[in-house]
Amino acid sequence: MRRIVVVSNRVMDLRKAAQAGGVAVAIADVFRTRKGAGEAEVKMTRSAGNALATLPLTAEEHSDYYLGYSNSVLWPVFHNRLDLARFDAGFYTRYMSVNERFARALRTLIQPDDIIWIHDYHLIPLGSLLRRAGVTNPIGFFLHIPVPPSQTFLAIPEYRALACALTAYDLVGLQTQADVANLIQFFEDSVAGRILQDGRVAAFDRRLAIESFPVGIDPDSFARASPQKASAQSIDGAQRIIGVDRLDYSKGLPQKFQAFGHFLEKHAEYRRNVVLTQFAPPTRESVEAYTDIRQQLEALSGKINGMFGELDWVPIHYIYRSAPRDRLRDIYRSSRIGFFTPLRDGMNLVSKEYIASQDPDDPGVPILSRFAGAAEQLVDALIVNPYNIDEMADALRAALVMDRSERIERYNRLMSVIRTCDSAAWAASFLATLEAAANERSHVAEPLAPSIRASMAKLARTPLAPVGLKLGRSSSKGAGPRRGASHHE
Ligand code: ADQ
Repeated sequence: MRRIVVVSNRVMDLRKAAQAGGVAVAIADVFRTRKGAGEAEVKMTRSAGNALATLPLTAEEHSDYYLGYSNSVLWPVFHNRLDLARFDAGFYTRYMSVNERFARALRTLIQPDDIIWIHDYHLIPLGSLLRRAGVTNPIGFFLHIPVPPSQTFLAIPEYRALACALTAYDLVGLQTQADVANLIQFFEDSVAGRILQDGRVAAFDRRLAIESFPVGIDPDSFARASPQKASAQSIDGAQRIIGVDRLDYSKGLPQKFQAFGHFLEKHAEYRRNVVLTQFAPPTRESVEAYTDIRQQLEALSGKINGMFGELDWVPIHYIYRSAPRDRLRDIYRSSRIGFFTPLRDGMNLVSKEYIASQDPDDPGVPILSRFAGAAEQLVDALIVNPYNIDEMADALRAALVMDRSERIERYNRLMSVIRTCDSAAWAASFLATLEAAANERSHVAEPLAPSIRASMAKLARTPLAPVGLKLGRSSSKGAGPRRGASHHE
């Protein structure tokens, strides 16, 4: 089996408990389910057949590459928050230099048969830097976050360099079909990219496959997990609504709290009968855009608890820490509603974990934002607009009154999607498509609009050309069908 070299900004040590963070969890699942894979190595430590290596960052690099360009430019723009992006802070130079460091470290470790799989927005330029260093192996890139509409992407000053870097990959994998459409549009608008008949995109004389591969989970690890001894506390007859997120402005937490407050106002009969438990550990605290969210949430939960709470009932349990991973399944399973309402999310694995944890005979109901990538697959969840507070409050009521047979039907359909598209299938289909794309790789042999000189040279090489080339300004039209060309170009 060929070695798979997985490169990401953060990896999870499989020997330790998981941390909150989607990419690390997704990659850990791949390594658990796929034996013999290798990881990018700088300092090699071997464990269970996999090699894990890390490249430590300096304080300046962490500040400008990670907190700066990655999380103060790319993250907000890709989540449609141009207002939070810091374009003029000069982060791009360090973003490039860290990527160059990754490329240098990796270059020495790559073997001829390796397949290279690079993850997420921190490392967009890495593929092109490896190509420049002479790496010809298959290189694929997977973006875990959403692709914004083209007009939003174009606001990034370095958009052209980013487009160019992406074309170095054999395959770019995205979470949803909507992301694929956005990226193709971006290539058209930014660098006159063209769609070829085989569906690939041509730009900068290169051809690139762009496809969607929705990230999945390992459902068995949730469905079969045995209950913990100290199981998730039951709450005196009240039904739990659960939220599990990182504390991030993209997760729509203030709107979620407002919707819950509005629900209690609108449906007084549910007071004392429900609680909202929200886990939201802080991330990226030193990024300016994150400083207000915690205060905002504390103020909102304080207000709602003050307004509706009783001596023996607190409506919102806001927990400012990670949910313990070994108890996640019990927490999800003991919650009547999973409330997942990001304003924008690449996928949202938490919603899949919630569903996989349910009791098949008495499952809870997931409520999911239409702006989470998962909504493209989980159509049997209650899908809501996270900006519409009233609609979310109504969805809470609909979930609470939903009868058991409908809950079971929805659960079965949701589980069949989650089982079919699990993390193993995600990795297998990405890697198979990457290998196929790399096999077909050829730099565009002829320019998409052949020059007169090229056309004449071609003619000279064709001794018995049945039809002569009509030379002149419109020569390319008379040259017959070009390889790979189509009306879509
Ligand atoms: P995240 O933005 O981190 O991931 P998500 O998909 O929900 O979001 O993944 C979170 C993972 O971390 C899950 O396994 C979850 O259990 C865990 N997690 C999140 N919050 C937690 C908490 N409070 N306590 C404990 N565990 C927590 C990014 C993208 C997503 C995309 C993933 C994977 O932003 O859109 O789904 O990568 O591609």
